Amino acid sequence: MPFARRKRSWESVGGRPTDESAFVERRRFLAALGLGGLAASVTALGSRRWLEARLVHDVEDMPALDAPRSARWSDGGRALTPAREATRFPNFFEFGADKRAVPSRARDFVLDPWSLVVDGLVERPERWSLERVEALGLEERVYRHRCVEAWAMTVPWIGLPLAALLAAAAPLPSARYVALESFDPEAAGVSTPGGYPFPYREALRLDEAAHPLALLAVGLYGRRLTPQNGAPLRLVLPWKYGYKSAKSIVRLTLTEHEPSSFWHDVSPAEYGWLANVDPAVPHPRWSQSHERLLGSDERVPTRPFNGYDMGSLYA
Ligand SMILES: Nc1nc2c(c(=O)[nH]1)N[C@H]1C(S)=C(S)[C@@H](COP(=O)(O)O)O[C@H]1N2
Ligand SMILES: [Mo]
Repeated sequence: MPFARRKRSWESVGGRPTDESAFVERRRFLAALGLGGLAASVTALGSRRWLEARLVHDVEDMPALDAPRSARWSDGGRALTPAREATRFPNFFEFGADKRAVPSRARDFVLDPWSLVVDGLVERPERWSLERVEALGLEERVYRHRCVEAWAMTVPWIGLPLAALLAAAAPLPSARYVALESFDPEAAGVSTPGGYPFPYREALRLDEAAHPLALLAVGLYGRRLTPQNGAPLRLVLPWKYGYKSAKSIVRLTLTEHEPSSFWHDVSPAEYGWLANVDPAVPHPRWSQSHERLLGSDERVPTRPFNGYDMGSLYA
């Protein structure tokens, strides 16, 4: 569908447009130099600032991806988080517990070939290519994100409703849950922190998964997802704590019984299975009443369901 390319408010942030071939070329060049995992020693050389930009992919390093703005969710109700902030401190435990180190550790991570297996209690179990998933129809939506660690951001995602993929798969009447699985780090050669039940898994009730807010994202800030933000495809569930939004998903399985959830399995008293944002229920180690906006010193009150109207979903 053709549409006019509008200049977006966040396009001034970081502004160095590169096209896809430049992106690929730069990766080859850096791979040839063997710079993939050298962030630490580079710091020791004292040229950190110069090299940092080359050791991390920010959105402007990614191929452009354009999609029409959603009529319904084009405004997150807050100032957009600068793109650089949204890409530099990602939780992505497969690449370690230190958020600041994740972007450089994930820099050369590409799931290629990638496919999404949709199976379990569906009429049409299938292996989907990214192209076919995207053909279901991409749009841009600005969502607020609330991490359980009490920080928040507002991000323009590009993606499609999870409901569209579910409809194509046609859940059987016995299906009650959707289980989502991230890539297998061991098979991908990623060495993870010990003692965690990887691959990362998340799960939703089928009615939650079919809610129009539930998004499968392939891009952010007008670009393809950076590796650290969950390329090539991730979940975005703005009314839930961020840990429900599994990254780099490779499998979606419809089930009858409640599937496991990574952080809930690790520590059920600290991380609920439903994980709806709720300022009234503190985490055992901190209050959830307020949140810090990434890229600013501002602290704002947290709202139930992160301020989204979930109607009768939890009535
Ligand atoms: N596979 C995987 N997905 C994940 C995580 C993770 O560690 N592994 N962390 C979650 C948490 S806690 C948050 S806050 C968000 C962060 O996503 P971001 O890249 O948009 O900041 O990803 C979520 N999805
Ligand atoms: Mo999080």
